[in-house]
Amino acid sequence: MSFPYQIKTKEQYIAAWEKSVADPEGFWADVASSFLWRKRWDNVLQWNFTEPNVKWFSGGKLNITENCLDRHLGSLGSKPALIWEPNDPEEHHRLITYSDLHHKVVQFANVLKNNGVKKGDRVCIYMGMVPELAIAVLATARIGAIHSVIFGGFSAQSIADRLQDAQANFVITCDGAYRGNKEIPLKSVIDDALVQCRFVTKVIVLTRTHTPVSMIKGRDVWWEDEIKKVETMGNPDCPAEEMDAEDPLFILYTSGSTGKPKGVVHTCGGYMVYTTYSFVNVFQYNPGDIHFCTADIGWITGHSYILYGPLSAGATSLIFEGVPTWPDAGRFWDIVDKYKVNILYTAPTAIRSLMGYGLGPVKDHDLSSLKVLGSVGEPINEEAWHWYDENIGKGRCPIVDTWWQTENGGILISNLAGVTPAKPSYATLPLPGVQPVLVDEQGNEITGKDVSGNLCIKFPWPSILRTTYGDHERCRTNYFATYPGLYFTGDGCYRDADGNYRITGRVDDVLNVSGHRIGTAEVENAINMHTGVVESAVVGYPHDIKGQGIYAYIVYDSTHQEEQNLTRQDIAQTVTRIIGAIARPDKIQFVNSLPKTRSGKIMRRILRKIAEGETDSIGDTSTLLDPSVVEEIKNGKI
Ligand code: 7RM
Repeated sequence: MSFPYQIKTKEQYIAAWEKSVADPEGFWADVASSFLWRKRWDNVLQWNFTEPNVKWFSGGKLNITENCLDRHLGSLGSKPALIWEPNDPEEHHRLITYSDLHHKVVQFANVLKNNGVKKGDRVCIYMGMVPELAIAVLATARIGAIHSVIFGGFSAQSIADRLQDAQANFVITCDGAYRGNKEIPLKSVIDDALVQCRFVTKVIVLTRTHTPVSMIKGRDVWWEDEIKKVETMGNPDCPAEEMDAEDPLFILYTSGSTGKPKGVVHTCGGYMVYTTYSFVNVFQYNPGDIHFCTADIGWITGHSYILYGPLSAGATSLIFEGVPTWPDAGRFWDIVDKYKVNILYTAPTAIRSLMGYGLGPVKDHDLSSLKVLGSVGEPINEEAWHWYDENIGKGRCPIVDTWWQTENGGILISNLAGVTPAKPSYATLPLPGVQPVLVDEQGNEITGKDVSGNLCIKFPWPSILRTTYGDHERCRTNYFATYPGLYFTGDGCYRDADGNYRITGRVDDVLNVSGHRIGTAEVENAINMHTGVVESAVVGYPHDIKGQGIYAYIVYDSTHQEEQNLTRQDIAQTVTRIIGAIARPDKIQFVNSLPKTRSGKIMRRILRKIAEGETDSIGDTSTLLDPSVVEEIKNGKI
């Protein structure tokens, strides 16, 4: 594979960005020409942000799996597409070449057809991080069905809600999944979900853990048996279904400010073009590189940068079944060493957790294969950035801090590894095709340098969400109505004197204290500047006089043993210093840890309930990394 659109110098970056603004259609038509289309598009772009209605490459016909598999068979057939590292390092790893993967996807696509799956049907995939998860996703796409992957940590109720919303008649799962020293009974969770979802007609179950499962006659079938049936049919091909560029490719549920998750819809053509383009440019992928993205395929990062982006580029993508701290905190470094990983893409939460174990787990591993390090999912604090840079990259690997969202499909703001400069804690500059703007609360654009505002994007890029499944109005109100004519990200952002963007966090949880609007993230950033503060989360609670008061949960770690009340006053003083007295926390509770999802996001909803004293209606805590922290915080409530 060669990538005529790969940017190699800062000057080329500037030229590409400028061309993408002056002539977006010409720019993206050039990029899209490097892909395999059955029929070229009629229009590069049609759009308005009012309905919204965005179409890229419409009339173009393709199948994304032909781009990820078939087109590589000639030149890369015997090259590994996937490396699979099992949870247990004693178990054998697997190398799956492009021809193997093509064969397995075709086979499983035929299994899906035999089980009645048709183009446009929704297929829910609830599996651990095994190669068959990748195969299931690609096979679904091959026949034009719409996949909706649900992260293996979600509860039965969450699954039922999603199945219901997507009206999915098909489920693909495993008997169980291994994660560290835990075994998760996936099929049993599915069974609980399906009690509420009688419309599910088929469940295909892969054997992984040999956990006992109940198999319902007529509904549940074993993956392995179904494959055997296809094999006895000879070796049939499964020609890829011809899709319009604007046909849906997948639905991925993501949390909004309300409790009900939104089904973000991505389509085939634009998503393919943008994930591949951003993969090749941000990570400066070169043929032969081994790419290790530590995200779960159940999140957008896994969709775009374990599967579609790397495979479409013909890369070798590593899938890791386990967790970073099992059997010990050197697991990532062991994997990097074992497979000579060149690109490592992980989350600040993982970096900070591993930092806590010191350098012992790092030192006996050879990390010299690493060329590029990436960060995603949340702002990366400077301390973690430097630790990553010094101890993992050994000061010689560019770090890309990649800002983007489920709704974006691919990375929108990031430096390009070794091509444009990094700046610790800054995502830095927009990718070509991306036009960020900062706006004030009234929606007025804030121009110039050294300014802060709400981050919006004023022009569509190819992998922007098209709708929220089954509820287009929700898509409009959530993303396009706050600031008419703009896509609103929900993030606050600072632009420095050089035009670099620094994402400061979500602004959806805005507080109104004595009539002043205060962003929770703003207060947190200030608290975090106080020495000894590890991290914090701020929420509002009803206050008799001010309307809302500010409640801060603080993880505080200092060898300096002050009296707690004194420390509270000191922290409040720091906030007063950084933002002003209006942002002074009314209550500070010291906690051992914050309730976080497995992807490292703080669940403010739960903290708000506790702060409000509504501990009876905390709701679902099943997506938390450690649900027990909730009890602890409840007990320590101020
Ligand atoms: C890819 C992903 C999206 C939200 C987004 C931000 C935050 C993501 C960064 C970041 C600062 C980053 N999709 N976020 N990346 N904040 N710097 N590099 O995470 O839909 O799950 O989350 O995550 O708040 O709005 S997501």
